Amino acid sequence: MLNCRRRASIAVKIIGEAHEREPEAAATTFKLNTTMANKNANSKNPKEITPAETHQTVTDRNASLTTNQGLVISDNQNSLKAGSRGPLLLEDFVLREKITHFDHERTPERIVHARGSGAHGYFQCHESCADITKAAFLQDPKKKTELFARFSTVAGGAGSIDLPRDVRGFAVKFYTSEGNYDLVGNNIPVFFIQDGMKFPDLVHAVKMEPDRGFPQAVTAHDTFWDFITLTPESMHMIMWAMSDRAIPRSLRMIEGFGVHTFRMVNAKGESHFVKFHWRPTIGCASVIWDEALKISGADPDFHRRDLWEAIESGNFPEWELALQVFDQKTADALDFDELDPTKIIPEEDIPLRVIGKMVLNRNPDNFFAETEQVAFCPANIVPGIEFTNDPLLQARLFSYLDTQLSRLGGPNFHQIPFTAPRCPFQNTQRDGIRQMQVPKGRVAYEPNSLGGAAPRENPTLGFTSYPQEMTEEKIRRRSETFADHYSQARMFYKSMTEPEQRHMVSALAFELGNVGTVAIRKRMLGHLRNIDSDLLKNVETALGMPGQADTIKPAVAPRDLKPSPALSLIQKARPTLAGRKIGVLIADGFNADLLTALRAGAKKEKASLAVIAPKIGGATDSAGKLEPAAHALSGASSIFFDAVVILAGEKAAGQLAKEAAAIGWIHDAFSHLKVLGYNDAARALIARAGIEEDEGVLKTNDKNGIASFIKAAKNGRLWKRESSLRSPG
Ligand code: HDE
Repeated sequence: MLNCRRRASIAVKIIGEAHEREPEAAATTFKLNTTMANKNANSKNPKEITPAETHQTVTDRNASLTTNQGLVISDNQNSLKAGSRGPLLLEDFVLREKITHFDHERTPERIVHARGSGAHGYFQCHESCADITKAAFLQDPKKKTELFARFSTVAGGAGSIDLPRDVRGFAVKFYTSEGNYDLVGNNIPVFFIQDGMKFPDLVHAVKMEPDRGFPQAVTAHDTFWDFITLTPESMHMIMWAMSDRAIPRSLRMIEGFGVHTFRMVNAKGESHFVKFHWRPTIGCASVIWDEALKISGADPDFHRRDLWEAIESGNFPEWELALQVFDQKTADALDFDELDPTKIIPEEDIPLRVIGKMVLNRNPDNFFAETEQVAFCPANIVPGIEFTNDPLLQARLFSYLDTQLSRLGGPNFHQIPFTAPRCPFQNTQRDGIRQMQVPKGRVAYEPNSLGGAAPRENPTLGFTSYPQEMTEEKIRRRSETFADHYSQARMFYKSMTEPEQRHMVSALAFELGNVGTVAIRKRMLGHLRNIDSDLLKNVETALGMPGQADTIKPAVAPRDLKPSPALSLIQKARPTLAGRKIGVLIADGFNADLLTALRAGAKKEKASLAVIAPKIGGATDSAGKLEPAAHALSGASSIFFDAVVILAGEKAAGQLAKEAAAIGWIHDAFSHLKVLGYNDAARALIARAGIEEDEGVLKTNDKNGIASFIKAAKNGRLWKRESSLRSPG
């Protein structure tokens, strides 16, 4: 393979007429000749097309295109034929090799979490964690550990949208000096089921219905809700999935959780339980459901693009890693089982200990080779971090390696770059499909006396499991300590602010509204009755199904737990514009000083700013100077921005007031509760969009106006606007 430096130094010549012209003219000639080639191909008496007329060619062997056998290719445009209009010859090994590779250039996508976006980065701890773990990468605050993170949706296929209502996967592979440590979590701290035995059922229920092959990436259909309503343990998770957490504004603004309780062991052999939390340093944010629907159409790659662009522009996403640490005694005193993955421990009860930071600072060079081929596995642990007996976690320990054997084609997939450890690895495993290494020597067994320096076991450094005592009977049974399915679901709902509760009601009404089987809707209403009577009433009203809830007898009567304000995204939000995007719609005659002031304001707050104009060519300011646009109005609806401003001259504003796209742009921003600034000349436009001015609609006629806009925009959405705009349902 050519390395980049060498490739850069190679001048590709366009020969024929083209090389005698200026670069632009050369490109035109190239196109003209291509057209000619097509015409000639159809004509009865074709003019012979020689490579020189159309092709980019080189004379240097090192810069030459070759087959996979290293043979230099002379013509990459035409297959070998019996005459220029004749049939193809089977002996064309160049064509066959190229097409054969192409035919096999997909590997099976992940059965769940197929759609993902990844990035490289590093982890650094703030302090030594030696008191709780001997994991080498958690000892020294000076040490940076390289990592790869992959975020994903769960239900949709690899080509599906970024913004369905769904859980987000949050998987991190730490390339530590002791081997790979994979923290394979989600952005929701609980899960639908308590036992891995139910995972295939859950996934089959949420995926496209098998007879019809739809809906894609959507929970709003009968089979999902059929399974859920027959699985009461999913109720807590359902509350989270119906909350704003399931429609994040950006992957840079999601929390991550290890979900299960894990075990940490220090050098003295002392054990603690831990729960893992990732916290984005720029805070969490979500979109509004109507926005999610529109974004899914306007930019299915919304999250992937956002992550990529942030990293490309040097706005590196960051998360703090925090732990809830507790001992066996505390675990025994909890009012639920620490092994139950449908439960959380409120932060108010066991506070988070922030131990370090992850920074994502490099995009992949190749999506397939890195993001697609990387393989995570919860069983990849290092000394000092261990599993517990959570039955869901235990099943995962088997599943990931197993699925990867077929997804990545056999037992040597651990050699794939970015899945392979960065520390040395060696053993007596040999051969197998896709072996990429050449292990040396005659010894592939152990013990041996012929191997000399062959690798041996190491009782000092080697991994040993925490010697937890086990004296249980062999049995298929769910522990009674897992039986309370409603108390934490209620706690979650009660911990939400009023707008968040309203969104949950709307989400449930939307989802159940798309369920055709009435009996399933009634069953879900029955569960809601066990969760919260107000929630039931509001969803019943939104569905137009009052009094139709089934009676569902809970295994354990739900209790009222203390609400946990830390669960609410709105309560936790701090004023900031960091990492957010301001959209400025300019039109001819706009005041350039105001745009400059906005740019400075955005920069100071670490926000980005995008200029949108009616046409992609840009707009002229009041002095007649052309301001280029990043987007045309038709390609950058206000759904892509966190706050918006309109700056327009009188005449252009009048014209825009007749444009549905401009009116829609403003109307959407308003109805999505965004802070909106406008200059006086744009008033007619604002009026046409039917906007009732409130504290989130601000005049940006001068620098003070811009400053007020920035201040208001830092508070995010204006939640109090919402109740006057839409009722749940
Ligand atoms: Fe997974 N999960 N999962 N899962 N999971 C996979 O592994 C599985 C669960 C999670 O970016 C698969 O390589 C079982 C919980 C993430 O590549 C598969 C059970 C949590 C990713 C699999 C669970 C997760 C996966 C599919 C129940 C949050 C994507 C492809 C016992 C803590 C990782 C693959 C990436 C992927 C199995 C439940 C997170 C099939 C059997 C709980 C983030 O092996």
